[in-house]
Amino acid sequence: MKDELIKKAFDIAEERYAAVGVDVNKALEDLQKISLSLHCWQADDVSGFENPNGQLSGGIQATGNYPGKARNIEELRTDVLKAASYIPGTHRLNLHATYGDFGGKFVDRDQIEPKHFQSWMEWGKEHNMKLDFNSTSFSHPKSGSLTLSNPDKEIRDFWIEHTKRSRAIAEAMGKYQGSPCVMNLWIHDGSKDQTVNRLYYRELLKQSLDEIFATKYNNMKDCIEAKLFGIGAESYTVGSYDFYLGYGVKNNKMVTLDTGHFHLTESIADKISSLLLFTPEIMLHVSRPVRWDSDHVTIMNDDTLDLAKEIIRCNALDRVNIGLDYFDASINRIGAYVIGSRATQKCLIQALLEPLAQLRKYEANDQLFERLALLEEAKSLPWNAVWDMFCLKNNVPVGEEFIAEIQKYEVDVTSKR
Ligand code: RNT
Ligand code: ZN
Repeated sequence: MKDELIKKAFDIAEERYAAVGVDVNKALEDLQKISLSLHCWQADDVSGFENPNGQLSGGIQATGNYPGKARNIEELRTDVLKAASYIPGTHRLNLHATYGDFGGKFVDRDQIEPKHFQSWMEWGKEHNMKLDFNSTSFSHPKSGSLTLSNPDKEIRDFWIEHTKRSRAIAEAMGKYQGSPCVMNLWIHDGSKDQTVNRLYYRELLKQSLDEIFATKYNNMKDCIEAKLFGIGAESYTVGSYDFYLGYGVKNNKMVTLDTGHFHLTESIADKISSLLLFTPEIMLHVSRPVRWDSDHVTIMNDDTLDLAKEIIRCNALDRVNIGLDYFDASINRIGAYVIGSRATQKCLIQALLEPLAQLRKYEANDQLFERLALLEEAKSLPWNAVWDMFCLKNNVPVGEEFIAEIQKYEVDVTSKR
């Protein structure tokens, strides 16, 4: 697209927004400061490098067999950088413990160390990508249906050790990159059918977490991710939302809200303002559940928009960490990264451009028709011209231009794998 056209449209948008009291340049500045945490696992369908031929287990599934998935650390790095080159701004990379640089050797989960992630840290520094981290308790012979809440002490201790080591790795990453590494803890523990021991497993999980979190660190931040159910764990999930909300409030830990982990009509956006009052920060896994926690590619829909608006309305950009979490194996995987990341940013720019001061004035005066009318009109203000300018300024393709570039990368690189 021609630069002049983008600039012209931007100038008009600037005036339109000024008329409702919104400064488009401030919105651009704010969006520039938001780093998304890109999930490394979209590039290879959550396979990892511990045992690339292993089966995905733990109630999550990547469906599809689109050709060209990353098969090793080099391919994954190249793909992530390619995707990032079409996403305006500076972003982070969220690694799972199974994505270590194990040098072709099998390193069991209770043996991982910061040295297995040294090359990631260096790579991150080189490419200006800060790292986040996740312990990985799924897809392992000891995963079964219970890990940190397993009554078998040997298995439980194995996963406690893994999670402690994961925290130590996150600490090393945070120190190395001079920015706290956010470490997410998600376990699939649960049961397919009815259990008569709901309390018992939750007691065990609580004990395991207490032991894991006993070490205090300064360069990493913990977050705990709740879930409603998983495939094969339909009747009971040990780490439910109530469980982690309670644990997080009591122990000052962030709770991770994955947008696919709730009843489909439940508003995740509505949770932001409550969590902000009782927990230190929030971690988001922005996803798109279709009928279930299907992990479809994030798009610009009402759910994502509502979430973005709540973050901005709560003035909470400095306390909400925005990560993505989906894995679609049925379309070009690099394209999937770009679509989901740009969709999240498009929602954020619309939220940043909301005529909030005027809306709040109306609300304070009980002018409810006026509030609803402006909310409706705001939807069709020319936010897209501001978004295009953001892409232009960041030197990334504007609009649909990235489609052809990703097609080219597919022809030249991924289709040859
Ligand atoms: C699973 C959780 C979890 C995973 C990743 C791979 O339902 O959302 O966050 O998707 O850890
Ligand atoms: Zn998640």
